Amino acid sequence: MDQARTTCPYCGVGCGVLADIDDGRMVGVEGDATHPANFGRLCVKGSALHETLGEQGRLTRPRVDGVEVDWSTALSTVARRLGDVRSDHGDQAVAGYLSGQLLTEDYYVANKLFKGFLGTPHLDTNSRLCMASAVAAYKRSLGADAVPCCYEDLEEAELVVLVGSNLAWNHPVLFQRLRVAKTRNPLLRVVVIDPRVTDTCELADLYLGLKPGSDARLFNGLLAWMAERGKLDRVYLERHTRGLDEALDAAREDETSIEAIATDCDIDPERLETFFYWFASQLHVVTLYSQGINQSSSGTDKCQAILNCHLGGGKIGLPGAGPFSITGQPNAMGGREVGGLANQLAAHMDYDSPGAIDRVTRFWRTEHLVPTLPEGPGHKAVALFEAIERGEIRALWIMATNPVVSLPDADRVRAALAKCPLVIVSECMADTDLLPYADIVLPATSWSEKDGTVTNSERRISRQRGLLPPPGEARHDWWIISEVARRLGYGEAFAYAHPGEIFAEHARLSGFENAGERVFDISALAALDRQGYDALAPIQWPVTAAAPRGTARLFEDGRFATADGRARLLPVRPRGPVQALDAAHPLRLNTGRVRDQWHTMTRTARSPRLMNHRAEPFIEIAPEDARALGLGDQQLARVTSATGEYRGRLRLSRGQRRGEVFVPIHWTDRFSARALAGRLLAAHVDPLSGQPEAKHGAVAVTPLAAACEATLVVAGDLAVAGTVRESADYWTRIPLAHADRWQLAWDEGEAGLARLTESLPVPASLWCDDPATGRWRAAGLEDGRLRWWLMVGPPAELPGLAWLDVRFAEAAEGRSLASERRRRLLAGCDDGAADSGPLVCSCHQVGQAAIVAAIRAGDASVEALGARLACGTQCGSCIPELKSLIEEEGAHARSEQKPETVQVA
Ligand SMILES: Nc1nc2c(c(=O)[nH]1)N[C@H]1C(S)=C(S)[C@@H](COP(=O)(O)OP(=O)(O)OC[C@H]3O[C@@H](n4cnc5c(=O)[nH]c(N)nc54)[C@H](O)[C@@H]3O)O[C@H]1N2
Ligand SMILES: Nc1nc2c(c(=O)[nH]1)N[C@H]1C(S)=C(S)[C@@H](COP(=O)(O)OP(=O)(O)OC[C@H]3O[C@@H](n4cnc5c(=O)[nH]c(N)nc54)[C@H](O)[C@@H]3O)O[C@H]1N2
Ligand code: SF4
Ligand SMILES: [Mo]
Repeated sequence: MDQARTTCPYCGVGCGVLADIDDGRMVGVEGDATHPANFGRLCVKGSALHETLGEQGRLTRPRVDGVEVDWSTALSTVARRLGDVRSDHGDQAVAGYLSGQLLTEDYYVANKLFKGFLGTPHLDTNSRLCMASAVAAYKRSLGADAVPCCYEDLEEAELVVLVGSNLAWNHPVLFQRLRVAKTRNPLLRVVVIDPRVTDTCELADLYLGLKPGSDARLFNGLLAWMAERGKLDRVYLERHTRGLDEALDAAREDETSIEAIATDCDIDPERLETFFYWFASQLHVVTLYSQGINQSSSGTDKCQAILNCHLGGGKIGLPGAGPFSITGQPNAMGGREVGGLANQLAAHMDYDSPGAIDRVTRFWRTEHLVPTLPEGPGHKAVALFEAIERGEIRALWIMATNPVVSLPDADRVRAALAKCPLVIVSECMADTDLLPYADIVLPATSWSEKDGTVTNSERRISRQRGLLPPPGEARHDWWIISEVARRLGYGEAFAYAHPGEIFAEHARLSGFENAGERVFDISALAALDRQGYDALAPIQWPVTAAAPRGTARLFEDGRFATADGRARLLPVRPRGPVQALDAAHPLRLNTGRVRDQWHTMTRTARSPRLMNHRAEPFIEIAPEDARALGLGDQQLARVTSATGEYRGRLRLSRGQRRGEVFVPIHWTDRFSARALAGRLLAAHVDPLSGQPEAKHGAVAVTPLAAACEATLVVAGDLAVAGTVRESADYWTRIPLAHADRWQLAWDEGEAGLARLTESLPVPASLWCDDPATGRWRAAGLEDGRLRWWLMVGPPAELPGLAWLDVRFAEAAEGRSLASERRRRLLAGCDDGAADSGPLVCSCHQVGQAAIVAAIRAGDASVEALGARLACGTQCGSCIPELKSLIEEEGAHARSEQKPETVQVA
């Protein structure tokens, strides 16, 4: 067995991974103890990586108009059709839409082809939906898209402010580092600012559950408060910044008393003042912000309001201090570096950077092309799809993203794509919501096959390595793009034999005529040979002759990347969400992520243990709001907005503010009927960054009529799947290892059930009726082997189904069901094993029921639970949940000891 170093392909933490390779397969992964992002840790998604690989479900052959073709035909067709669109409708009728999940080398080549050679500026990326606002604010204020901080700053800080970030679920390894830092330094305080109480609050010394969208008001208030209390760093401001007076004037346009700010943000004034006091009195403050700030129609200003406070207090460019925008995707940063956003040109040069167009033209040697580089920025993502809708853009090449899911107003995006004469999709997986819209499908290699670099949130470049052979005819993205370029006549500029050559060119461009004015400079890596590239150790840019070992922190000397070297404070005038609430849509919609899934689930749904933490699409709502709507926990409901509908199961949550609902972004039409968050949001964008407002929709919640609910487990049966998709009013598919579990509901129960049972592969062999409850269970056997299992009744009754998966595994091996097992099959449990309930610890597969039982038996700490059940002892992602279970049980026990409590209706 060999062990190889690579980097996790999920979140922007960018953890180093040691992969165990045996006989051409990856059999296990562990954290790389030498990697400076994670020092050996992995979260639950990272540690399940090897379970998501394999040829099954992959795209393995190119397709043109639905017909499988060889690569040569596919590439020539792409080139010919792109050429046709350009000659008939002009270069600007061609566009590309990329992703922060491409490697830097893929990204560089795509950007070079579109902007340099196809002459179209319309090349944007899904990073537009992710950190475009943070980028715009850094550039406006610091003069460059340069994240000043590094991960160590979280450990060296005295105060860490997490704003609009659910770090515990979305950057779990950083959350763990923060947990350890807090143990080592008991003075380190953590503040969480989020309308929702999330697992991240586990580490919070102070929680501000503010009104959605009111962050700019909060930070403006903080700036004014600091000024009034003499807490600004006048010397720093004088020497290194401009714009304080204008920023303060704007902040003072609203009333600056604690009470007024607290009222506008809907938080407790005492808590607010505590936060202001903590922030103002500490120098070593890191404010880490993410989508609760960026995904807003005023996201750039919200970032700026945070930057203003850091500049105002001189809390930047120091160990343990700075405004830290954390990136989401593994290579969001790499995309920004190569210039993948439509307003960028290349290597941190924009169209309007002095001399940039000429410089890049000379570097790429495109002088002879007519026209050569575009003259100005192209359409940003939302506008790009609107241009497709209008028929202006007639050819679109999409790589490594699912815009029909992730863009707001998803049905409108679908309609635009359906109209677009040429849609090319490069993708690894065979079944995504996007592929039905593609005229040409190009099978790409995936993580573990691809070879190149990614840059994480702290500017650290790491190698992802090609360790396994690609399935079928899947090819690397850079190769596909270069081959198309060659067929368009640009072969000389795209004659790459290895990603290392692309990286070297990218590194050269970063240093090309760069006399220190572009912070992104990795010219010291331009001379890496193949061996050096292969062995490249993680390193933080800038990497220059002056700083050959990289740079941990930026702006330490107080010189910023603006023309005069001074950072800008800028006036911020807080604006609320664009989408107003009204009688038809009275609830504020919030959307976001869950712990064990990655975006549209194309990869994470392949690991059954990642499917069980949150198995179904859900709707989180405050218990009081649910009661007012006549809805109960676990009931099915509908969320409706002006643009669409979402169906899911209610979770009553005390962490949810009244008047607000939260839905996850992961479920697509592949996995559920109408559970796509993107359908609920209108496409309102920030005027500067173009980032859509994905956190502040307007919706209503109503019950979903479900006269009958059922759970079906069946091994990959297409007829059943078809019937379910057509006839059930609610369905969701939960892949197990050896079968699919379907949760189903029909408004007209009898008819729906009848259609389902007709489509089952074999008739029922076992049957068990419970007239008292109206529930029944049945199973179908063929030659004694289990084919399907059905339970009709509300799923609150549903046991954990791991044991049932084992029976399907046996059936797949041709083993028939022992007779004593048949009875237990319908009893809904196996071998007398207790039902494990919903999964809490994914690593060790420990369910809630077992944990609650252990707590009742006296395990009153995370450590005790870990010792008994092993839960929480591997990746640690479930520790916040374990703690809240311990707390809940404690509260429960205490309330039971108080018989005098009287329930008042
Ligand atoms: N498990 C998992 N991890 C991931 C991902 C994943 O899909 N799954 N995706 C990765 C990607 S690409 C990204 S961009 C990151 C995103 O990471 P995060 O930004 O942490 O993710 P979200 O869950 O989208 O939103 C964060 C929080 O913003 C809060 N919020 C909503 N409105 C407001 C507001 O008005 N003000 C404030 N202060 N907060 C608000 C939400 O309640 C939510 O808890 O995660 C990365 N990590
Ligand atoms: N409502 C709402 N919408 C949101 C958000 C939100 O919080 N709320 N968050 C937004 C954010 S921050 C983000 S980042 C986006 C993410 O949204 P998307 O980018 O649309 O989601 P993914 O599922 O990550 O899509 C990546 C696709 O690329 C494929 N893929 C993986 N690796 C490769 C590769 O190497 N090559 C190729 N060619 N394909 C590959 C995967 O199989 C998958 O289909 O969603 C955005 N949309
Ligand atoms: S925190 Fe988890 S998902 Fe993010 S890079 Fe590390 S292992 Fe991967
Ligand atoms: Mo993202």
